[in-house]
Amino acid sequence: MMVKKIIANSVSEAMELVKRDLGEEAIILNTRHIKVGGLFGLFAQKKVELVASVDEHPIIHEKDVQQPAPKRTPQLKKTIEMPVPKIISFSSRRLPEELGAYEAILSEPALQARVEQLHDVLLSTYYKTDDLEQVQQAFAQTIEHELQVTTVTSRYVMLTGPTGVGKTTTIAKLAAYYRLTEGKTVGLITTDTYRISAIEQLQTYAEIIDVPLHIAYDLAEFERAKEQLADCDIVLIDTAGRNFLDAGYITQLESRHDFSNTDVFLVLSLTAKYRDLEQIRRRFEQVPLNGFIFTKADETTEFWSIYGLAVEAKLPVLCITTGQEVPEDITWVNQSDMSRMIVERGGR
Ligand SMILES: Nc1nc2c(ncn2[C@@H]2O[C@H](COP(=O)(O)OP(=O)(O)OP(=O)(O)O)[C@@H](O)[C@H]2O)c(=O)[nH]1
Ligand SMILES: [Mg+2]
Repeated sequence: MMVKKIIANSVSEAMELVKRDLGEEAIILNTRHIKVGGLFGLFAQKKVELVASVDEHPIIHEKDVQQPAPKRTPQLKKTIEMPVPKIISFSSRRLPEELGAYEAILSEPALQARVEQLHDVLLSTYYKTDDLEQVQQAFAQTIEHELQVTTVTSRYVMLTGPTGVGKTTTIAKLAAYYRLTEGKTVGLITTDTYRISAIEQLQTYAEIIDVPLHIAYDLAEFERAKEQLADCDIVLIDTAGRNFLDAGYITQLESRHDFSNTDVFLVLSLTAKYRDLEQIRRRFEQVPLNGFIFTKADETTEFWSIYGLAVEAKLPVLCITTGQEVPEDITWVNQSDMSRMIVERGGR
């Protein structure tokens, strides 16, 4: 491995020099803000010192076998060979000591799709401003850029998602919100008829909130229920997640229900691991999803998954739920609140 130290006026200039001298495969081992020249501490120039390395014996991929080996430029030969510092692991992304807290953050699974961009934002803001608050702000803004929020625009609102995430509880919160806060006429339909207790649970909420509930044991009953709720401004539909993993059920449902007049939300619990959430999202991809509802925010301190899923699925968030209490434990978020919440809680 060859290591080279570069001093430049800015990170971007230093990066360019690294690319020119060591090539695209170079790895940044360390960066630091230094002062050069000056007299008695005055008039010194602010510079960036960057230590980069490149593997002298890169792995040769099959597709590269026919290619002649690249010639080293005379400049590269002049490079001073230095022992590699022990703390550096080959794949790690180094940040200045003051940004040490971000190194753990950048290893979050939910950030991997954008890790290079986030790393660059941290470094360039730090060297431009020297101010950790501004670094955090720039980081939050980059996160915010990927987040979207949405509102319900269709007459039908269908909640789907895995077992136990809080679909029914959230339906009750939404019913209360649309009826009591927005003054709309609300109807409920449940197609989750696998468990008696699930029906009873929604029945209890429907009685308290004073909205009609129809139980649909099959698609014919589902159509009848919709007819009976034809006067409602908004019809909230509770489902059994398992139905939506069955392609046959979705095809049947699509033949008897107009999804162009329906907002479908995937309900996911923030207590689950990011990789599991991403896998669940992929399993629900065959459903025409309009966005996410995230639940159980009160039971976790880390919200990186919201960002990771926004990047992967490019879907907006309707709301986030924050407890078991109906109707109060629901939060309507905007992008900047959400990004602040993700960055501040995740940085703890
Ligand atoms: N802490 C916390 N618990 C919640 C939240 N939302 C729902 N729950 C709880 O999660 C449990 C499951 O909620 P349900 O609404 O029955 O979940 P579901 O997705 O309808 O479950 P199934 O119908 O069995 O698939 C209940 O104990 C709820 O009180 C939340 O935001 N925070
Ligand atoms: Mg339920």
